Amino acid sequence: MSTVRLTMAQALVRYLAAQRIESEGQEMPLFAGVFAIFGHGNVAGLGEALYHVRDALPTLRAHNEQTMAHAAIAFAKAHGRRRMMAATSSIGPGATNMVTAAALAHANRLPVLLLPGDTFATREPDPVLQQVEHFGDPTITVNDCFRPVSRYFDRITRPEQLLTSLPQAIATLLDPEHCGPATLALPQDVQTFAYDYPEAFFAPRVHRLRRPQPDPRELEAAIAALADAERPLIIAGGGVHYADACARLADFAQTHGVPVAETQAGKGVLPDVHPCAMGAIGVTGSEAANRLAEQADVILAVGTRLQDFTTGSRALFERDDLTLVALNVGRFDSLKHRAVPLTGDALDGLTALDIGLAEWRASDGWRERAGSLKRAWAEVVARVTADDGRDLPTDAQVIGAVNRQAGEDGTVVCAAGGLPGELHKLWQCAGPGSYHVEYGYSCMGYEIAGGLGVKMARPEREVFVMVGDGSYLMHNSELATSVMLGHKLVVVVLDNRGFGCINRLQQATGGAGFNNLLADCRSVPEGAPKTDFAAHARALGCRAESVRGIAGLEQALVRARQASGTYVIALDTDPLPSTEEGGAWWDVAVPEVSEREQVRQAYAGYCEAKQRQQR
Ligand SMILES: Cc1ncc(C[n+]2csc(CCOP(=O)(O)OP(=O)(O)O)c2C)c(N)n1
Ligand SMILES: [Mg+2]
Repeated sequence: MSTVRLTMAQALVRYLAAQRIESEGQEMPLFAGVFAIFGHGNVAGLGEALYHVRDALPTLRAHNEQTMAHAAIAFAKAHGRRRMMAATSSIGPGATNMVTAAALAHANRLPVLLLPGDTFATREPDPVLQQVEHFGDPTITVNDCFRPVSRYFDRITRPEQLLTSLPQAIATLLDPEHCGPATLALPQDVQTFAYDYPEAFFAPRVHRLRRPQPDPRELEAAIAALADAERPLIIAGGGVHYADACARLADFAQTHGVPVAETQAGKGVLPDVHPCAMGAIGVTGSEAANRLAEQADVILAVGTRLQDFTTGSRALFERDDLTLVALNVGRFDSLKHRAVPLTGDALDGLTALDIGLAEWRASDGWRERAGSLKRAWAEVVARVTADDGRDLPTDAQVIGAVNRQAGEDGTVVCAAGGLPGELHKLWQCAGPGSYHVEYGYSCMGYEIAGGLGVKMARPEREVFVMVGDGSYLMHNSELATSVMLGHKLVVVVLDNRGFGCINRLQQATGGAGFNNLLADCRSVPEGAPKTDFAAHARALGCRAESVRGIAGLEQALVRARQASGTYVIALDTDPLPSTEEGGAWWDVAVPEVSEREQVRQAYAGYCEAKQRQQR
């Protein structure tokens, strides 16, 4: 057996560079690159190794470990989990900065390879800088924080462990069911230790995504459940995108006359103009989708985790007389909510259902009802997103302006605040690829970094990041990375001077306006200063301007489209309104006792709403 003597870090990057993927009929590197912030713990070992493979596996310098990992995750999501990136940090704070990103990838079932540096395996120089020292267990380091938020975790304490661990990590990243973050903690001394690795380990390897086939008996039961349906509804989740099943689902819906509602991750499966597209479902859903969900006799959930925003906290459609069929690549998800499970790939599962259901169609009355609900909802969207000339526009009006400018080739990116709910309800998708909202973890600060990852994955698209003042202030430094790398973003900052959506939630649960809007926060007597977001963005190298009202925004968006680099537009918005139409109940626990009358009233309403929740 021929071998090659390499350090553990050299072997690691060589292996990563040799992994390839077949996607869209083409073969390409599985890893597009490695985001890296060096420090002690990765600069000498992994840094030296990355230098030597920098053409095959580019290293990209970012500004914050959490957000560079967000960019890597967004890249993978925009590639439908077929391509991905790694992110490496120093030990200690660099590593723990990535824990939030790991959780985000875990919740959203998205692949990212995390390579945090770790303290010395030999422990010879202990305690080293940034080592927290666990008194009772010297095997614990801060990287153990990654365990509950990683789908695969290992600490490589000997160089030869890579031979067995790396293939498992890659398999996890590519597994449609278990997809999520893989973390390999890399003690800094072990990164530098040499070993005689078999040459064969580094042979180029072409991966193809597995498509687990549905079990024939499960399929039979699912077909039987659907064949009796007169009032069916499909709920499409992110899994439809990841299985590349959007076109198949559109055909299935059309053939069988089934209206389709979309979750946050599923939004864009159908273009909004598709006759079966009913828009968003659930707490942030359209009137059309939610009324159908209430009245459906069978719901076919495809590729969705059925989280509380989708099910209206289990009060929207989980009636005793409803049959839920769950087509999902993961048993964990297909078994939820007492569904009739159909565990398997969404594309092949839909094909099998289509064949099995033959001439079956939803009733004429149900299809007509869906059509009229769709038309009525389109009128609502047009009304609430239209400019009425006010000085402080609503989020909905800003969404309308950006949506008009985004056209066919735009992608909107968002994650937290009031915007994701409004976008889910109101954004009109041109089709798959036009909507990228991270709402599994809804992590403030994902927006700009996520936009960067989307642009890296889809350079041909114009990427529109919509971000609140709160999220912008939490994480904005990857704007500088977008400028440095030449990955253009159009960023619209909606400055409502505070955490608008949490202020609304606080009021809805009977709370006093407190510690959310800047005006309600402890501050110097003259109040919190107004942030000049445009000046801030200019300081990071962007082109930027502040505008007033929707008319000003529309003109700025035209300039932003024409610009060659990242362009930031800031405008003041109204923190109070959100779209009343559509929506469903969301379970947010209200205090059982309080001195405030408003809380007592909210609690009474809460108890009443709880009655409708299925246990
Ligand atoms: C990292 C993180 N911290 C806290 C929260 C809870 N949270 C959700 S939205 C929000 C406020 C967001 O403010 P902003 O970006 O200005 O959006 P707005 O609510 O004003 O639309 C907060 C604090 C979160 N989702 N993520
Ligand atoms: Mg805000």
